[in-house]
Amino acid sequence: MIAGVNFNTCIFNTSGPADVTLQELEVVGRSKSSAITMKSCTLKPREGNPEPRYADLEFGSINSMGLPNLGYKAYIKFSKILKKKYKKPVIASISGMTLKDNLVIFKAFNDSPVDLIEFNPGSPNTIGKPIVGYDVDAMDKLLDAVSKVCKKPFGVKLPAYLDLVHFEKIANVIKKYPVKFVTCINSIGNGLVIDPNKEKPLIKPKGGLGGIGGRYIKFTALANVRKFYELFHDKIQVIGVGGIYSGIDVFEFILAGASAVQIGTAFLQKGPRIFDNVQNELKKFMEKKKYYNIQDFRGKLKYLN
Ligand code: RRO
Repeated sequence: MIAGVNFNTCIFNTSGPADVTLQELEVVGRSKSSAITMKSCTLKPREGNPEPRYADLEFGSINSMGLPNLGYKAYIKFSKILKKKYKKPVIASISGMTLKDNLVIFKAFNDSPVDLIEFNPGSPNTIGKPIVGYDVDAMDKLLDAVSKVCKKPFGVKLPAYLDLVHFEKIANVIKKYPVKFVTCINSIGNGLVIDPNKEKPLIKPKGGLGGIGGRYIKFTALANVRKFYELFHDKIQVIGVGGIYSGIDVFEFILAGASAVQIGTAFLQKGPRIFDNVQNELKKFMEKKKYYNIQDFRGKLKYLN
């Protein structure tokens, strides 16, 4: 259960480059992903940043997609189709460029069949815009405004925090509002991957800077899940994302306190079978450990004495 909505398993897709079109979303619908998360949307359709803007790396990915999406109206339409066709929760991701845009989009989704809304103020790739999730006052204003108009259960996708003080500050803001879950973490912003032979970056936007995903970020993701799990005392659920390729990765996220997990880079790299594979591996590992339900071990990370 996430925010009172039933999920068949605790594993589903993250909002990202493979969930932009209806065709891509139907791939998620037909897969074992327990929900269909749609690409973050804006008021108007966006082409995104110039290509190349995504690259697979040895242990993950770098992207600077720049929010390419079909505009929120398309995702309202898709949610109706997906909801009818696939018996699983549909999640809208909202990433408006201004407070006003966000309010228009949130209001519009009130009348759609989406089950949950994930607010994404953490994209690292909008040229000329800072990562809003790092600005505590801006987050306060946005969450205040959004809370007043949103009638669906909603959560916030957060950027990675690296300093303990920042976890507390952002948690204190989030606690003021009816936020049902946080999703930790977005890609880690502004990494630079260099091709030493060409002496050039791998991607074009922002002089090569982009969000890092995959195995490189798993440990930061786990720490973010753990800190928010502790700070929210389980009153606000935590969804983990970042570097999940196996069932054991999922196990670690749940042990740290996650109620569910999302898969991004590994879905892009391995295709929709990743959801079955990871689910089966998790089941096997739980059986070995004699756990029958994720509640048996969720959040129960032990400490070294
Ligand atoms: O589209 C993107 O460039 C993007 C977004 Br909105 C996001 O939230 N995270 C990311 O890594 N890329």
